[in-house]
Amino acid sequence: MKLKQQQLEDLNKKGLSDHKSHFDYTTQTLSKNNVDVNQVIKKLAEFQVAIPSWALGAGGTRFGRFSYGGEPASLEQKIEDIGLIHRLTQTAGAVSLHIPWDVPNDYNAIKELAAINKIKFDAVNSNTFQDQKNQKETYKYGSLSNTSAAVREQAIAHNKEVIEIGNKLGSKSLTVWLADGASFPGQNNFQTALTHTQNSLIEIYEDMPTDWKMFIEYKPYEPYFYSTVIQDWGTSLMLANGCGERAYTLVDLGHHLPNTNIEQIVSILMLKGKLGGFHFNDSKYGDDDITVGSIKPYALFLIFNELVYGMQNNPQNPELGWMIDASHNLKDPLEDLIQSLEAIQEAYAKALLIDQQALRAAQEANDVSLCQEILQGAYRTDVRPLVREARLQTGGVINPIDAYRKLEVREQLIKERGKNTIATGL
Ligand code: PSV
Ligand code: MN
Ligand code: MN
Repeated sequence: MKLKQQQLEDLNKKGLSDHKSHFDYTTQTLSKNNVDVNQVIKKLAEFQVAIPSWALGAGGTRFGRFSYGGEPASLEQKIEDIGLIHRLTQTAGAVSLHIPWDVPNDYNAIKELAAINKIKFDAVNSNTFQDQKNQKETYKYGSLSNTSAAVREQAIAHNKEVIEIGNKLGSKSLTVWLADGASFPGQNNFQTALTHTQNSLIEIYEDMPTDWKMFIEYKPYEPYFYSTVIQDWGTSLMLANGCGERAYTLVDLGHHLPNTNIEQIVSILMLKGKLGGFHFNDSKYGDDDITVGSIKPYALFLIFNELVYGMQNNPQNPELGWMIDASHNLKDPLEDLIQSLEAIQEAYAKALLIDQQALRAAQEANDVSLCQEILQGAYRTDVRPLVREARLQTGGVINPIDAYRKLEVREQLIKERGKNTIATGL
C-alpha cells in the first residue's frame, strides 16, 4: 500500500488551524521561560527510532497467538510497513533485523526498497535462543556460554554470519541478547558460564568490521527462571570492557526487576562512555514489552532527562542506537508502534524543556524542592503541539493515528495480504 502526498496534505489541512492555535500558545508560554522552541523542534525532527522487524505482526503469549490480519509475510513487506509508519510520523527511519528470520534473498532489491522508504539498517540481532532447521547443535542448554565447545562455536559462527549480512546492508552494529541461563540452582557453574560467554563475545567482537559496534543486552530472568548469564548492567559492562572499546551495554527498559532505578543506570553508563543501545517499551511486571509510556510515563521522562544530560555532557559516549522493542497481542501492531513513537517524542520533548542550568544550580544549593519543581514543571507541560509541529515540518501528519485510521491502512493491508496472517518474530 502506498500513501499519497495529497492524501496527507488534505488531512493536515483539516487539522491545521487547531494545531496552529495550540502551537502558538505553547510557543508563547515556553518563550517566556527562555526555551528555544525552534531548537527543541529541530531535535525532535532529527530523532529517529529503529523499528524491530519482529514488532510488525501480532505477537503472542506462550498461551496462544491471535492473528491481527494484513501482517507482513516477508522482509519486503516489513520494510513497507515501517515505510508507512515513517511516512506518517517521520520518526521511524530505521529497521532492526533479526537473523535468521530476515535474511534477504536479494540484497540490492532490499536496499533499494529501504532507500525508497527512507529506512536505514540499524543494529542487526543474532538469534541463539532458538534452534533452527538443519542446525547441528542445540541451544537447549545455552549458546555462547554452553559447556560444549561445539555449541559455542556454532553460536559464534552464527553471530559472524549476522555481521556479514548486516554489513552487506549497511548496518554498523550487532546486538547480542542471550537467553543463556539456568532454571535450577546448581545447574550452571556461574564462573564457567561467564568465562565462556566472555571468550565467545571476544571472538565475535574481533570479527566485526572496525567501524562496527557491539551492543550487549542484559536481562535478569526469562526464559530461565533461576539465573541468567548476562543478568544485569554490571555484567554487561564487564563483558563489554572485556571485549574492547567498541563494545557497549544495551539498556532495554523491560529488562529490570521491578522498581530498578533505570535512569541512574543510564546516567552512569553514559558517564563511562559505555551506553551503546537502547530498547524502548513499558512494563508493569517484567519484560512485558507493551506500548512505550503506557504504564510509567514519569519514569520514561526521568530516563530521558538523563539521556539528554548525557548527550549534552558526555562526549565520551557514542551516539545511541534507539529501538522500540515491543510486542502486541491485542492492538494493531502499527498503531501500537505509532503510539510508542509518540510517547518517546513526548518524553524527549519534555526532557528538552528542563532548564539544565537552573537544575544544576538548585542541586548545588541542595534546594531539593526547587529541583523537583524544575523537573515537574517540564513534565507537566503539554508538549504535543511541539511534537506535531516537528512532524509537520518534516512532511509527516499532525495526528498519525487519526490519519492511519482515516486512510484505512489496516483495511488495505488486509485486502492485500489476507486476514489470517502470521509475521515471523518473537
Ligand atoms: C527478549 O527479551 C527480547 O525481547 C530482547 O529484549 C531482545 O532485544 C529481543 O528479544 C530480540 O532478540
Ligand atoms: Mn530488547
Ligand atoms: Mn526483551
